[in-house]
Amino acid sequence: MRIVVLAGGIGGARFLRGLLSAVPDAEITVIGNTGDDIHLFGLKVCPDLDTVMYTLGGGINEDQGWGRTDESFTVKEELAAYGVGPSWFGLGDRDFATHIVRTQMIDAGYPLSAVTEALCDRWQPGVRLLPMSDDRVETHVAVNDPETGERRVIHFQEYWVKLRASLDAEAVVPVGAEQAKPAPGVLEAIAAADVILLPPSNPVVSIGTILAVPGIREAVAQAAAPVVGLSPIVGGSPVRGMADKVLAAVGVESTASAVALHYGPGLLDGWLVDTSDADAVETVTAAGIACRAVPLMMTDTDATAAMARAALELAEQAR
Ligand code: GDP
Ligand code: FO1
Ligand code: CA
Repeated sequence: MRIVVLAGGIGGARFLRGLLSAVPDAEITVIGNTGDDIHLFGLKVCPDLDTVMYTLGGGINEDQGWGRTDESFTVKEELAAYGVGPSWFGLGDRDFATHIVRTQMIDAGYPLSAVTEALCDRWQPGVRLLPMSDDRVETHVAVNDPETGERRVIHFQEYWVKLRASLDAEAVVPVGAEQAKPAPGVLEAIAAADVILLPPSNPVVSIGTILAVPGIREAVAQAAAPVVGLSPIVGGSPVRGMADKVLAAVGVESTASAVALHYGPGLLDGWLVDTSDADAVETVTAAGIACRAVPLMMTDTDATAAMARAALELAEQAR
């Protein structure tokens, strides 16, 4: 079975771990979000690709959900001693090595997709991990500065990590997406898929950004394979993170049904909501999207594998 998954960072990676456990023999292609990417200290950092790679490769810091396990921060401390920041972004020593290798290869002329493949040679994530695009895309967020009262546009990481999404997001802009091309293999994988899954990733800054690359949304919508998503909103709130802030920026309520309708019946064939959101089933079904309520908390790999199986069953029914 060929499965394509459009994934962000923590939510996408944890879902993939369950999916791999549920269907170990499946051929899984992950199309990863690169809108979170940031250039720091002359290095290219790809948080969502790395989160997927480290999680599936056994190198993730499980408590945090991002960054390396058994990490130290000597380089960051030494940079700070020179007065060189940003201090708010936690790049660890082990993680630095990944960004050095990536940047070196990019400077030598390799596209990000080839670099990601090379990094995955070490981590053996058990999936084919493709960046959504080899072209640079950077998500920016417009906020109203409370001190000056003026609108400012900042990098997504500054909004998320430095400000902890404490200001309302007035707009979310995937800068560069309109000019970006899908990375080699992305459209081919979508066209050849038996099933396409949208994990419980952030619908705006993870999956929304991937779909903003011209050609990807169209390919998913026109694919022969059924498209099934899992709600990242449980009981009216994002389980972790601040998805509600960026959903508000695009005028979408933080409910399981509103996110389904945001993707729409043109994209989705099926949608899973949590059992606590069972009342959403009627609304989503009425919109022309097959919908079921099942437990959607990724508490451990078994619970997540059950979610993956439910998604594949719904895909089978929606086919
Ligand atoms: P990020 O890039 O690290 O923010 O990760 P993703 O975009 O892949 O996923 C983040 C989203 O996952 C969050 O906004 C949450 O809504 C969702 N999420 C996290 N844990 C769970 C869970 O256990 N169940 C469900 N249904 N959603 C979750
Ligand atoms: N998230 C944080 O909340 N604080 C950090 O200091 C931080 C550092 C960091 C370094 C490398 C990396 O791969 C991810 C990192 N993240 C951090 C997560 C990052 O913000 C991601 O973009 C998340 O996926 C949020 O969407
Ligand atoms: Ca992310």
